[in-house]
Amino acid sequence: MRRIVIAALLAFAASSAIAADHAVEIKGMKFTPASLSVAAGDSITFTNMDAAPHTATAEGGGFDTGRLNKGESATVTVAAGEHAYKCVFHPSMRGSVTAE
Ligand SMILES: [Cu+2]
Repeated sequence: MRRIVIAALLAFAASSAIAADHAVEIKGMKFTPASLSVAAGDSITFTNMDAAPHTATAEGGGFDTGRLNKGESATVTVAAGEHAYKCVFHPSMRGSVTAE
């Protein structure tokens, strides 16, 4: 019984070390932080605080939150590379994610 508990704890520790979750807030027509460095395989949760709908859509197709209305969030997983992204509704809203 004790061995099973230890194995479960080790599995939890390993998985949390491998994939971290990061947060980007969309507020005032801006992504905050606008640039982010993560590890490949990490996830990023985008949350829209604005009344206007937004997306976080990678130019190269690496990820796309889809439309986020006020108060909504979406979590994407990021592959290795440099991902410039924008809001499809407001293309001047830009951000970038570097995953290594
Ligand atoms: Cu937008």
